Amino acid sequence: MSRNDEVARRLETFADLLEAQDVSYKPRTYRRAAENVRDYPEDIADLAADGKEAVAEIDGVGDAISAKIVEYVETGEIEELTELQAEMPVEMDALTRVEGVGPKTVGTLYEELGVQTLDDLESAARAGEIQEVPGFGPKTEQNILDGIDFARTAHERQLLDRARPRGERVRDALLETEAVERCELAGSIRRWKPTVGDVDVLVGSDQPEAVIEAFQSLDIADTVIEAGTSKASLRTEGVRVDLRVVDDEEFGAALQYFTGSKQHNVAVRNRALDRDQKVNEYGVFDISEVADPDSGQRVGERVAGVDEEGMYDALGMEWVPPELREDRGEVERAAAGDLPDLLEQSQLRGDLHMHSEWSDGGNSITELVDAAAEFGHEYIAVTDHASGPGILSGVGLDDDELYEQIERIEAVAAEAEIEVFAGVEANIEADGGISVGDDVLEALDLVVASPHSGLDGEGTERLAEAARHPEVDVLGHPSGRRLNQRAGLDLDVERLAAVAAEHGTALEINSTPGRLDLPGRAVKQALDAGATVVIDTDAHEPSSFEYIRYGAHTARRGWAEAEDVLNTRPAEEIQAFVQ
Ligand code: DGT
Ligand code: CA
Ligand code: CA
Ligand code: ZN
Repeated sequence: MSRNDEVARRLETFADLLEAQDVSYKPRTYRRAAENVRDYPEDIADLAADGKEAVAEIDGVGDAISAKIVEYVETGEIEELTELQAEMPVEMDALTRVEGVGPKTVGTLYEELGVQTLDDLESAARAGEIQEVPGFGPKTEQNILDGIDFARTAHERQLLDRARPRGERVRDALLETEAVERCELAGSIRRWKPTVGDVDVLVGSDQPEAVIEAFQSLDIADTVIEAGTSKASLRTEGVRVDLRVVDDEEFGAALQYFTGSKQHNVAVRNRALDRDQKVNEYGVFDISEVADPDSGQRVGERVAGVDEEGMYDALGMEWVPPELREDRGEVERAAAGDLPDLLEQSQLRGDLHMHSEWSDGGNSITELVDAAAEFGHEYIAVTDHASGPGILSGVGLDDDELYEQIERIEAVAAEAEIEVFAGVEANIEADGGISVGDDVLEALDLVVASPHSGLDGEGTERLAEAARHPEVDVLGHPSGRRLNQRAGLDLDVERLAAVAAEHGTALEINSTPGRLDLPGRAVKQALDAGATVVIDTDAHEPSSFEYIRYGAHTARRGWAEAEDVLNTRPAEEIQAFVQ
């Protein structure tokens, strides 16, 4: 996205929120300004460098808007917009994708029913609450219901925490079906990609019609999109699920093929050809004595295909965990019998990033500690937001409040059955500085430092500077990306990781499904450069502790072994690391 686009997007959000608050006239001014900014032939950032008078030269951009544009270019933020968003914390883009729902409707439904997300909208409509709102009726409510699924899938890939549980429900239901011999998730969801286009499910059976029939009548199927003799697709709560039924004898070959990635499969196929073998969705075939190996799907003697292990084995390879199948060197390593001994989720002992009601979390420190013990953690760090750039005023703690909180955490820790560290999530300023006084940082057990403002452009030196800070232990969600929303900072991960390794700072894999930051590819680069990673949830309530599974699989996508991950270590070793 160019800078002009980015500024225009902000102005449009501004317009939407004003409209949602029923402000008249102004929204139109903002939209018009947005349009002209988008079409402006040069980089708006250069213009902003000359001051707001220069920006106001753009058609339709007056003094008020030009000041906001300059503010955005300089600080990466428009304070008034941040405040508006806090007053009305709704997923505007998602909600307005529902046909017939505009910003004004969003505003009304938020004020009247507290609707913030598509899920909220759907439950309100199903409960018949929308037709009770003045100005709405049963017909509008039905239209909203009809439009929700489409809005969900219109152009976004689904986050893993939406897709994965729904895929697993389909798989588990099919496994209960008589005609199903074997059933597994395939495609990107089996590789634990952070977002998925659709959920692929594979069944091995000699009664495909019965399986298709059972699939169509699953009670979680909202819509059957299509159904054939060995393939079918349905939608469940906005997630598309593709089913393929294959002969159980060929299940392993089909599973290998349909798990992908395409690039991995190409690399595997090339290896096979070098060995006078052919690999496809039906098996591995020996074609050393075949005149024309291209003449058919099942040519030569079939040497594998019943199960996946046998497929890789026939190709002279170790079985490759799905998370690694991205053509990042796994084929050669598997052929050499030298794949990493990947981290298992069960090896994680604690969680070093979470929020209590002291900042923007929903629970007391005691509640977090009890829930973490219940979850099975041996230790946690409570890391509420410090005040600073990117944190709404009133949410972050200032130095005095942090001192007060340390005392409180220590009091809870003294009674707790698990180890509780007094932490903070400090903000990384534009120059790499940390938003908390050094004496407070020193008094804390653990310091997570994260970027919360200025989240685009090059960020390597800014984060490296934070990693060099002697009191910083973890760089939280380093890129600041938001899946489907914001690409985040450009990072030279290798360089950042080298600095982090030198200064004993861990890089976070933030398990929040909308982040998964660092992502797998970056994790691999970081580990290759010698850094340590830590898998945190950034939970704002205990139900989010379970997000750790997404972080663990992201670590596996980055080839992480247990020893690479800080929170596989016992509490005493965490203490040693942060000292
Ligand atoms: P997605 O759904 O966009 O998140 O990504 P995938 O990887 O699940 O892709 P999808 O659903 O189109 O296909 C599932 C798998 O099937 C894919 O990972 C590899 C395999 N596959 C599909 N089409 C081809 C193809 O043309 N060539 C090869 N080699 N494999 C394919
Ligand atoms: Ca897929
Ligand atoms: Ca598919
Ligand atoms: Zn956080």
